Amino acid sequence: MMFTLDVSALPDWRAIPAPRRAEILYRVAERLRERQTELAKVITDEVGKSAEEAWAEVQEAIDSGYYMAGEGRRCFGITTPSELPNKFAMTVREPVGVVAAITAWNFPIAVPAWKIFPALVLGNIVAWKPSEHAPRCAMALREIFLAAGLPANVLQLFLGDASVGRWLVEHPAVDVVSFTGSATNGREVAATCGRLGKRCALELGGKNAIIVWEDADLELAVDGIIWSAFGTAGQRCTSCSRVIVHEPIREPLTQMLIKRTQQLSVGRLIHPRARERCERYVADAVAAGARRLTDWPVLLDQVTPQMPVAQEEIFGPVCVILPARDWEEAVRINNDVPYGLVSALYTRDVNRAFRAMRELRSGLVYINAGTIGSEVHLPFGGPRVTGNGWREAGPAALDTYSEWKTIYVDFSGRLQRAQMDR
Ligand code: UN1
Repeated sequence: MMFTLDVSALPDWRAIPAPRRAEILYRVAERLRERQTELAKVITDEVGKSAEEAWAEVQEAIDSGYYMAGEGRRCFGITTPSELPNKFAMTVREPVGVVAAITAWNFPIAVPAWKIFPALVLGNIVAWKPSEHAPRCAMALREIFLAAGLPANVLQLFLGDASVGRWLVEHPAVDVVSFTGSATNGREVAATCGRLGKRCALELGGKNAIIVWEDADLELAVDGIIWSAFGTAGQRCTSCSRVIVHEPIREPLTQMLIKRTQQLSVGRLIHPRARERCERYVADAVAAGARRLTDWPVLLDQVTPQMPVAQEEIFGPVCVILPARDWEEAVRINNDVPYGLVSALYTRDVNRAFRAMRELRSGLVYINAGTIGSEVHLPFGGPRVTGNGWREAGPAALDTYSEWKTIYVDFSGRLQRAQMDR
């Protein structure tokens, strides 16, 4: 491998007080704000996002920067009484060391920001392997970190394909791997990390659903479905690819969705193969009895919940409509997929809303909103194939990039035996 990972910056970086490291993050966020439109243009050119969505993506990175800069003056641990007299107990967060961040092309600025900001504020150094489809975004972001005063080699960039990612994951200096991408690749990363005893945080996508109940505001639900299913051309891990509709409103909701979908034109997908992949799922579903309701983007009905089109992450503007006769069936369909990232419910019934919050098994639940639109100060991720227990964003992200150190100070001046001397 022609790359070298230089970890010599770690001791100095971790020795800087967190509030001072955070000042650099703050300056990065400021620079991102100054260059928001310019960076958005790089995103649009490179991955095809609309100007508005690309701008919003940079906003998400800015928000992460400010939020994690604030963490520089928190990074709270716990201070708690000891069970013994004249003994003090507390915890501090320490950096883990070298973080490998491996990121996808669909959020080439925001998702790296989710990983890099918390890793840096906690005193880690970062080796970043961005998607091979978005090298210019990566270079632009790295340059902003440098211009904001980040010392050399605290953030190192490794451009290339999956083999570069593999090399990083296996690199003996790497302590933590934070990976966003496909379930297949994620599982491979996890296997390697398992073998090498490394921490590994995975974010592997979703098969997200919106449930629409008979008492819902249908116009609102349609707005949420269209935006969630076809915004970003369905290429978000949070995209809605299943609409679970309560039987009494199946017909009107379907008609409304067809009408709105036909009025849309979605942007290009990341590459022609992505479109072919979508069409293959649709053709297989149609061959198995599904009905294609729209040309492109694609709505399907007469789909059964177990068809691949209703189970697997497609990553494109393909959405199926699944009827449910009662609440139990809706919950069952929602939960019975390998992934567990986002679920949403439209209803005007507060009791049903609270049942949904409890019963829908996913890391994120929205009530009367679609599946996309997470905010940076709350945890992001989910159970089952979606992840492996870690979370991005919010205070939970700190756990991925730090080790707890528990400190006891005995100032009694004598031997005190825990659990024995009472
Ligand atoms: C992703 O698709 O990888 O909620 C992340 C959302 C965004 C994050 C998407 N805030 O859609």
